[in-house]
Amino acid sequence: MDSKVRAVLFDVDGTLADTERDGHRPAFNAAFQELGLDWEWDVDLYGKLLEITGGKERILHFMEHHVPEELNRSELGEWIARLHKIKTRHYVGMLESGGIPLRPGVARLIRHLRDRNIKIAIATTTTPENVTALLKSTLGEDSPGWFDVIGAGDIVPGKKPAPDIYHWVLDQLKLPAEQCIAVEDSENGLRASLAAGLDTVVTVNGYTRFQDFTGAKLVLSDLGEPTKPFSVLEGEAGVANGINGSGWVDVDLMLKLKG
Ligand code: XBP
Ligand code: MG
Repeated sequence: MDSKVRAVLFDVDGTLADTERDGHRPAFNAAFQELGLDWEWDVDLYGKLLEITGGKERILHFMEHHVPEELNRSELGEWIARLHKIKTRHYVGMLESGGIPLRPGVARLIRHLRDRNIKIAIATTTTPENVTALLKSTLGEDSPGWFDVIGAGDIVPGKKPAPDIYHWVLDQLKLPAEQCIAVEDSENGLRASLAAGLDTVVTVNGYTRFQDFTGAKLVLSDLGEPTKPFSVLEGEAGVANGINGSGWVDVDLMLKLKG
């Protein structure tokens, strides 16, 4: 084991799997329908709503801007929490039926890091149940136990782009940021990881491709597989370290990023 990279901290939504457009979004819509609301989040609107991380926070933001007359419900916070619980049930159901696969290179990298005795952790704003359901449905029943730390949801006061969840996970790992690497997919996520002092690899998706990734070590199409390499989209570190072609993310590449 090389002390330069002791742990890799993974974001979940958009990073481990493409969960937003065809996972969370229809789950929100199903919850709205179940409560008799005529709200419908289409693909474009949802892309804009993703600026707000966290499902409950996203619902409140939508209400403030699109249906402000609904804000005078009594016990609004509890009502949103109930609506969000319904959304989580729909989303977890989708995962349990095997509806959402991991992105290219994710399973390979997780297994590779375990083989090399490098710690793995999760740092996400999503609800904890969503994380375990995704891991179990894609990597197997015991896979949540592979992670040294799972930091998710409301355990910290500030969701991304606040660095709180990364600070919390680093505290639990008892490791300094300098010995870790974060993997993210979005500008909000990158702002959070950078503010916690983490070198960050970004793998983009349809919603995040044109966001601002200033400060990322490397911006890639995906984590890559030997049979289907990534393409490098941005990142001076990539060019400086000879990663300007294509390949797949592994420990050797992460060590190159650490310089
Ligand atoms: C992900 C999110 C999450 C999901 C929904 O952000 O913002 O809110 O969209 O999950 P990141 P919940 O990938 O930056 O962590 O509805 O469970 O909050
Ligand atoms: Mg994300």
